[in-house]
Amino acid sequence: MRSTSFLIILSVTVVQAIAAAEAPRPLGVGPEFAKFYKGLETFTCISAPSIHLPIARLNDDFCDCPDGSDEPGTSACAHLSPLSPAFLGSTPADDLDTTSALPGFYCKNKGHQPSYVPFTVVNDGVCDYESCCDGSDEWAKVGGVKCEDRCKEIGKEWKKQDEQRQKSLSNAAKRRKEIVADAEKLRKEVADRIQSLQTEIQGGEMKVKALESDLAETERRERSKVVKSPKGLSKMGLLAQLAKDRIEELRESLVEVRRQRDTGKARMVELEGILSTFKEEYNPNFNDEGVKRAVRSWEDYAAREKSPIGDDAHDRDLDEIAKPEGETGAINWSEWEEPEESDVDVLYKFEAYLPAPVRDWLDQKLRDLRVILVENGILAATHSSDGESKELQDARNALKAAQDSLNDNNRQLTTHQEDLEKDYGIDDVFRALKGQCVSRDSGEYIYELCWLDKTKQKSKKGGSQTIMGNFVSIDKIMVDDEVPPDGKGLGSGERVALKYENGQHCWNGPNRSTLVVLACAEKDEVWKITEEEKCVYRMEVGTPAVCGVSDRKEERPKDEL
Ligand code: MAN
Repeated sequence: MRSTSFLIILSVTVVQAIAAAEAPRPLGVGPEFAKFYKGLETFTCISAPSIHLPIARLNDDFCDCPDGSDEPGTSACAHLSPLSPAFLGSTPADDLDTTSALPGFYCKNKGHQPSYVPFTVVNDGVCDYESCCDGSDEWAKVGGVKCEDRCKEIGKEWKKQDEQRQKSLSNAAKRRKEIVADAEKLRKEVADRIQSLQTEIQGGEMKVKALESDLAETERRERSKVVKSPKGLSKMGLLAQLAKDRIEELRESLVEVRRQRDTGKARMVELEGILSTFKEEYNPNFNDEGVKRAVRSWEDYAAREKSPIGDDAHDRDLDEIAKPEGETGAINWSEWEEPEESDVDVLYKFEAYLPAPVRDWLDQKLRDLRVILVENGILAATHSSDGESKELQDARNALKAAQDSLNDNNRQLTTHQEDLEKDYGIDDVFRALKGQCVSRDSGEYIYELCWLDKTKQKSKKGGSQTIMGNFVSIDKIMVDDEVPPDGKGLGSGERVALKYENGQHCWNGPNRSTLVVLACAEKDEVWKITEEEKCVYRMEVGTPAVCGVSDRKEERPKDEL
């Protein structure tokens, strides 16, 4: 519907006035679109070049062009969706029936920043100073509304704030540089460690090889030894050992029997004394038959020849026999128990007369022969009953220690190599922050974010910490938020986001998880925590780590290796 002739006249007047001052841009046209409005007599719709209009139809408050390009200074085409800022100055490829060729009404805002305001606010009777500080969007003074130009003061205030913002941004950028430098240092340390580990591993592998052949050689030598009896005793030594044990047993029995004999002997002397006294002192006049018989028996016993029980000479002999080992006269068993000289020892004695090279050659040949004989079951393998020799045990232990150290180095190498491959964000920046934590008191809880590690929650009423997620990956998400005056907000656009998942299980719910969305700030600070669904959290966090990165592509630092 056409509007009143008043508006047409007014708009033409305004167009002419503006054209006179700043030819040839009609009202509401931004510099990017000036090229489309240069014709002096006709205007061609920007997205529909077949439609030509007389100049008078520009800003006549009637939407003639399907893309609204004939009404840059009125709200006549406000029903069309505005052009995305991405297409500024070019012809939009979108649906021409519904999309405007223009991003909005252009406010010059002299003394401040020029801006586009939506066509819907043009001449709506409200001063939109926030976006159009010069009040040019209310040129028709609808309902008597007059919006004075406030750009000077608003611009001044904005400049002040902008200076603060720029200062803060430059501080943040400086801080980021430091963090990146730290990250580089850490990366270099890992790369250096990888190099030294590789060298250590090379050495370790050689050592293991050498120790393996040492062990094989020791085992071979072990196999080539002669069969020996326990403790390395010869047959004679073994016999001496048995004889010694047996004699010791007999000696101990002899000592015991002698003790018992001496006790019996003492008792017999005592009894004979009693009977002798009895015979001397009994009264024969009593005619006691029993007593008389006993006296006769005693006399018969006393008249019999006495066999000597242990005379002194015999006792001396027994003393000599019963002497324990080590005393004079006892057998010196150690003489007989000495290990027998082995055939190899004998061989060595013989070899001592040979020149060294011949001796070595002969020695090796004999050993080889012995091993062949052992391996073919012709000679018995040598395994002492005491287990392995110390030499063999040492060789085995040395090999094991070298293998353990090599395995440990290989494990460390894999860990470090994987670490270098891990995504630590643009410029590896989070490598320097990993493990550092930042917390915030919010509502009932103290929340904590530990970079690339965990997110946690602890009730202020006490109790233990709850893990709200374990770090999984670095991502990007789009956000569209207003930045509060203190600047602590995400704003709009692409933001770095850290995903933390698989935290503690939520009763009647999922395992806890947190999405940490980051925006540039001078220092690390958790701005806001929300529990979007039960046990699904979102943290908004400021950090210098992401300053100036939203428009940068992921670049991996070059591998130093
Ligand atoms: C705890 C906290 C809350 C969560 C409930 C779910 O109280 O982890 O954030 O909503 O558990 O039971």
